[in-house]
Amino acid sequence: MASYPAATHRIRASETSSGAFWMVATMLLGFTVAVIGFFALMMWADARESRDAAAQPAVESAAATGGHDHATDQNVALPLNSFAGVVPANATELAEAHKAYDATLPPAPAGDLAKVQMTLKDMTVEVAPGVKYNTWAFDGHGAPGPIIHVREGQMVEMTLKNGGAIPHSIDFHAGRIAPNVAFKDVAPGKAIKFRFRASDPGVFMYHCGTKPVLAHIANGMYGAIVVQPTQPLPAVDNEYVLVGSEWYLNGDGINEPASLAMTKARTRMADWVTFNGYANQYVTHPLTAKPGETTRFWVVAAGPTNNVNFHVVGTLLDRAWVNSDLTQFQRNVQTVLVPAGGGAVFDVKINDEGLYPFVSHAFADVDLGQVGLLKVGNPQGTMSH
Ligand SMILES: [Cu+2]
Repeated sequence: MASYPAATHRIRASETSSGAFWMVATMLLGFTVAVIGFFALMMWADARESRDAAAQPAVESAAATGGHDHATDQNVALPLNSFAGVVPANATELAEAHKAYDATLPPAPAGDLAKVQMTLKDMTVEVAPGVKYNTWAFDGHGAPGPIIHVREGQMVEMTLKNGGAIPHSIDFHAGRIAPNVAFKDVAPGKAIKFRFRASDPGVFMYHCGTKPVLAHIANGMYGAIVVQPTQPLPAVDNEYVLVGSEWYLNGDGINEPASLAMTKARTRMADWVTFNGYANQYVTHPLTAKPGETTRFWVVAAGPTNNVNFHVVGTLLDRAWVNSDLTQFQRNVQTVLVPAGGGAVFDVKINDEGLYPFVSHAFADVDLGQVGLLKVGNPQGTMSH
């Protein structure tokens, strides 16, 4: 019995203190939520940091040789060192000695299956006369990678071997394929093989899609794939492939090779802008046509950021397949935008002998090397553009 009242009392006591209990419990709960929230925030920040750290080696290795600039620099305050247009004294001889990237469209393979094999390689190339740059190159080409030419409907079988020092990948704008399967990172020493049907005709960019993509494209990891339509385009006499791109240097590249200046890439401060990877190479080594011939340009703007405002001085673009839509073309237009990551096809028929510059009509880019010549016939003299 004695316990009963006591028990009753205890019950009563706990009943009477339940208000205070819940108040304390609520406070504790609030405190616990705050503590958990705090730790969740810390873990998120940590994860973010380690993700950023994971993305860094690629860029740091790019900057390792030059050392002036690297991707971890968050300070983008100007001025940055510009090496725009800086060449050695013997630049003219060097430009003449340079072997120009062959812009000629190669033939497409016969049959249903087009096998493409590339090995990635870190290599130093020239991007302007006497200006050396450390690229991450597709198939030992420097930049751009090899021109791929297939036919609409063909199966493309891509084999990519990574002979470089860090993970890379290959992303085809011409493909309709799950990128997480086909375009995934390939570790150094490893390879990937995948297939896609070239169901859409046109000219398309391919590039490395490994993060940070800005760094991988800026280091030369891009190229063009031409998918020839089943319904043929009008016959032409000459076909050239031009890939526009720009370079961001952490040094002048003259005494020692330059590497990527990531801060300049982010702030769009190009040192050199090129067709097929080398400034002004088709000024010194012009593309050619005979008077009265029609020349086709398959143009890709690889960027990483710049567009190409394609224009041929001294004529109009007789046919312009804008955005690489081969179902229709515009006639007799002056300048057509090829956006970064896009492509377009242009035909020009030139009757009069002469030197006809092709440019990106954003003239800052011409100043930095994005100009070439179409030499029609055998004209005398030179062109100053
Ligand atoms: Cu890459």
